[in-house]
Amino acid sequence: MIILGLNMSIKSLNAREAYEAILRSLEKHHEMMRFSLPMIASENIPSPAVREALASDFGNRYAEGWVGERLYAGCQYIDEVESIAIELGKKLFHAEFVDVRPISGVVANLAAFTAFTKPGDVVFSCSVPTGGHISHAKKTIGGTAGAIRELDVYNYPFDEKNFNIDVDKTEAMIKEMDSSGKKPKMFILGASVFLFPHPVKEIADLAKNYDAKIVYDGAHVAGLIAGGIFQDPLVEGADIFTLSTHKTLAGPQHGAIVSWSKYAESIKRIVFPGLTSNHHLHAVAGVAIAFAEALEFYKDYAKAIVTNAKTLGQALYERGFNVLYDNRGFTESHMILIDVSAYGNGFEVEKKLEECNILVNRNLLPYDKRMGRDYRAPGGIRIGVQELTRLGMGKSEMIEIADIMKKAIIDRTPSKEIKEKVIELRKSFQKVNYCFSSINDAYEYIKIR
Ligand code: DSN
Repeated sequence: MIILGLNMSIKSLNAREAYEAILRSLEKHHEMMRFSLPMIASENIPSPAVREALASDFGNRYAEGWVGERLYAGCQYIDEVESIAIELGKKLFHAEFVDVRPISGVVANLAAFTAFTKPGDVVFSCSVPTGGHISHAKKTIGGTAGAIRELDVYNYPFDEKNFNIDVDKTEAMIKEMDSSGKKPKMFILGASVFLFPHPVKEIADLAKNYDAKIVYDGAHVAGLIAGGIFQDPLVEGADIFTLSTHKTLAGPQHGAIVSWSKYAESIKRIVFPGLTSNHHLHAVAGVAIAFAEALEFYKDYAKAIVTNAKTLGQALYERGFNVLYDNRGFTESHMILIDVSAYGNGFEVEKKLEECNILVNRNLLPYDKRMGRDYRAPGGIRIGVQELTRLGMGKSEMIEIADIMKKAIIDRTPSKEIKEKVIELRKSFQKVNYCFSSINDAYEYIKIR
């Protein structure tokens, strides 16, 4: 690999050159982000306060165990911060129990799977083309549930017209499986393409017949749930709500579990010592700050995100894009899904947009498999507006972005021309909104060396 701009092979770098190259790449990345349209639905920009926490000495310490029961000295302030995170999390999600130690959403999911199942148990989840996360997936595709926890994963029958789980067909499938001696032990809800609330209550009613548990993976929509604009999974019947803390909830990259007191002791033991040793204490501090921001600002932020997503969906649709689910107002979340097969495939469109400083990701569509397409070159792209909204963009910017994307993809305007428009648009949106303090610019590169 050649280092961009240096024309030097990575293999030929000595230690000093490598050190300088690393720091240069970091700064360049920040510069790129300042003038891009970041629309990858699983990302966000944390506040300067969260970034301060991430750079703190918490990140160099150990605090194995639960608050107040650590196996290391020097944890007084770490305990204070983790206790605050837990209490804020309980308030934010109306929960009895919160564990902020899982270091990612996948670890939080694996903890939930471990709490409620044994290897070989039958579980249900959405397939990847219908939005399911890879951690919910079968052994044959290497998913955490199938390949790591060794669960027998079945996919929900899916209503493609409404982009949701088909509850009636699921019920029929379970009854048929039951008659051959297979009973479900767990239902995984939530997804990575998560346009509309899942039928938590209906699936929880089915689950009761089998004493099966409900795991709701709310990683994508956690900020919307915090803002009160998306379904409240625990109230609707989930046993555990797992999340990552950096998508619509704009904290650091980390995980958390939100649940009921009755599961607390078993979850605590699974998370430590089962699935973590140390739990990345700088990230826990960042999560605590993100929870505080969410309590104070997310009622407005979540509303603005969903309004922007619907506006962008409508504007792209009116300009000729095949934005899916116009029959349902495109989305009730932060993201929209577009079939771009008329312009090549999702990979080609992702790359063309990247040349224009527009960052989206290719995505499988529910019907891609039937069309002979796979994840490398699927038929769709997924677009999230949570980061643009945090930068302060609103309806008029969504319409401007739809115009820019039309020029890039439908009119095939040269990328250089589009990139200039993107840079111009981004100039006025350099601060993080919906947070307590934003003196530094959103993507400012802060040197402490
Ligand atoms: N794979 C991530 C996403 O982009 O949705 C979630 O972990």
